[in-house]
Amino acid sequence: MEYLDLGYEPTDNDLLTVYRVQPAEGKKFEEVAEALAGESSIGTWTDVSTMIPELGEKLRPYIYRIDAPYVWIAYPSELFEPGSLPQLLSSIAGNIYGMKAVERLRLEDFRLPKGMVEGFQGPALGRDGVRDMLGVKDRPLIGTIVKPKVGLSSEQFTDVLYEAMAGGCDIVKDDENLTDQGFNRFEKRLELSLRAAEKAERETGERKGYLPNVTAPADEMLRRMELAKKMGSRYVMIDVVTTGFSAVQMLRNHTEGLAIHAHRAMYAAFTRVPEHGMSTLAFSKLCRLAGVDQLHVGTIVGKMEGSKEEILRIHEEMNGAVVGPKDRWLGQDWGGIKPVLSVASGGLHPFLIPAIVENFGHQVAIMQGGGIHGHPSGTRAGARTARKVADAVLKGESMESLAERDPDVGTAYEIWGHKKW
Ligand code: RUB
Ligand code: CA
Repeated sequence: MEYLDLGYEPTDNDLLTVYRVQPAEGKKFEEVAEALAGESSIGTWTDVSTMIPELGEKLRPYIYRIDAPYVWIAYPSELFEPGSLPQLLSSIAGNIYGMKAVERLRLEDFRLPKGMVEGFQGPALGRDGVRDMLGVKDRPLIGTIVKPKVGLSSEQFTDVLYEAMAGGCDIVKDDENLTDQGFNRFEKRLELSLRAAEKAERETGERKGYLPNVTAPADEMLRRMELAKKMGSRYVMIDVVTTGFSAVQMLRNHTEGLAIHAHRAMYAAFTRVPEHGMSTLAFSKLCRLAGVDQLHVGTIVGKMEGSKEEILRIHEEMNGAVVGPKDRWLGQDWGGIKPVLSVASGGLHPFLIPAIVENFGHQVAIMQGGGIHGHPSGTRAGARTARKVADAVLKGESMESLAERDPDVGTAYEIWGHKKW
């Protein structure tokens, strides 16, 4: 055993990982852990004549803990390029998934040493900067996704956006697959939506954010971001998985005051099978390092999968300055990296807001698509309902009493009052 050293104490220079390992048939756990540690760092399947002994000594990984099915590995930070998520992933979440020695393999968590954290930009504005920008302090942000997700023209889209903002939404976003299609061109939508947002601002006296989805091949995405900047947008939105971490880091380099809203469409392709891929926690930590300002983290009570235990841990890692270790989770000292605003979305309706606030506190953006546009009296009434419910929840009023005294809420209560996923 080359890398196994259960007496090893990780140093301040080490990057730590914890993997869940299911060895292939006939393989021993320790043997697979060795292969894993080697392939993710300096090793290959056999000894090579080109290995310089001092290098092996200086850059070797340490398997410092085993508690099957989990294995903990420490890597010296010199193995990693400062500030590069692609290089980090090619090491600790790269070739290893394809090794015949593993049946299943999951990166459960990682922890960067302080020196490495500082190589990443993190959010430009972050949770608190976004709140300052919108002037919303002590309540959840309320938002919506224009629905139907694709198909509306730029004009039809903008009408829905305006109604939602006039009714009380702070932020309104494109859906993840609405970009620049023939029926709704990006540039026209951007221009009309920003104008409509300004109108809603004048009428409500509140600040509003439109989140234009700039997702595209990287060079085009940058062009769309520059357009958004030029037209005075507060935000851009990006699908972080389908565009890739390199694209997210590129966008972050050019924000100049814009906030980045991160949608995670496709994340479940590698998080969903519990024994394989990467945990949603690890994925979310990568997003904070990359520098998104707000990120979808799950809802616990909505339509998308995700355990309460993990989602609350993600919320903690998005908000914390120093997050301590807990069970199989490693925690992180985030140094100067700003917190990210958690976004709860997916199958939400107004009467799930009490559960969201109970789980997340007020430090969250609650985004409802169907739960706003599905209101029997239309989008504006749906948005009013969401705001009224959020205010009532913070004051401790019950949904039954609010539904009784408020017609907007009452109408919604009749159809969704008892809807659970
Ligand atoms: C929600 C929606 C978002 C989902 C994605 O619409 O369009 O894309 O939040 O899921 P609706 P997640 O409110 O109509 O369900 O936030 O879990 O990534
Ligand atoms: Ca969506």
